[in-house]
Amino acid sequence: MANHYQFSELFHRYDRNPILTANQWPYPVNSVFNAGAAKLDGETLLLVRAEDRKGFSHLTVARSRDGFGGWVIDREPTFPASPQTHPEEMYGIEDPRLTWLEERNCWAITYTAFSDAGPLVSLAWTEDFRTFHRLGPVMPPEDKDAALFPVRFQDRWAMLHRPVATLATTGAHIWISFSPDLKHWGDHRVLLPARRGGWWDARKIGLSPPPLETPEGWLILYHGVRTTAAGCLYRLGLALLDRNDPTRVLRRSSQWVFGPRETYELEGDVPGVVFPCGWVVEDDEVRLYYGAADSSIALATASLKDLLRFVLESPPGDGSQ
Ligand code: M1P
Repeated sequence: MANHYQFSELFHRYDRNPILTANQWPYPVNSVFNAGAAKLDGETLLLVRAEDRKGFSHLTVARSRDGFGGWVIDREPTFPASPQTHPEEMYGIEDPRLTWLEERNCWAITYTAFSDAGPLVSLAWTEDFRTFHRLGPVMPPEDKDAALFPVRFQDRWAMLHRPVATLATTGAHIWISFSPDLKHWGDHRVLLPARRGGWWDARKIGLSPPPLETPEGWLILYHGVRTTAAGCLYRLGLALLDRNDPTRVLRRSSQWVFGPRETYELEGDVPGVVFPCGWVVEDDEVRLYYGAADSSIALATASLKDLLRFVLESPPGDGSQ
């Protein structure tokens, strides 16, 4: 008999999780997590955040034919921090999100550069994930969890990101900003506010993977951070933006749709964290690559149709009412 007290889960964990750990790395690292994802030349490519034993991170490519196993990992850091040429990267680079820009025929990489003044958003581009070109910082500290939309809106590029100015008083929200050239950004506004009070996503939220274009609008997966007596809990919720005007939030889920549950998510450098930076879609299957407990990379799949059905049944608006 069906148990009506159980939630029906949208995301299903791969039974061989975690898919990538520090033990598999071709050179010594403390942990691997929070990877951007792309489909490239018929393969799934992850741009993995790897943390060394100084506590600094760099990015390394892992490739797989089927996106599940058989990962081939670059023998050395693919995209290391470059503090000599880019001082804002002095404490490393973290949490990449990848967006294919058809118009420019390249992948845009938004990532956190850990500067002496705090974490900020930097942008780089690549055609092949072997050679990288930095555009440099595009948002001052503190700001992170950024990703580009793959297309322009009325001639302007758009980026989602998460500045932190007044966490103690008003919270940390997801913002949207616009640019004519990817370098100069403005017209900043709050898009998705952190909720208040007792909500699972009160006070601090951030974008997870880049926005996903669907016939219904831009599908957004974001993390909400709850501070508990035992530490922080990172869980994921869904939202939907208007396809032509991404400043319009059509829907936002009330409940989280994925959260830490398995041992590899509950034990590690930062317990209680699921943190996706990338997803790829194969037919109706969404493959979500997420950092687990800031220690390994895991995979969960969902039906795109189910995600859309769920978000379309969610309350209208940005959740602030
Ligand atoms: O430790 C959990 C995560 O904490 C930060 O995320 P955010 O600032 O969005 O809360 C980041 O350092 C992230 O890398 C880390 O996984």
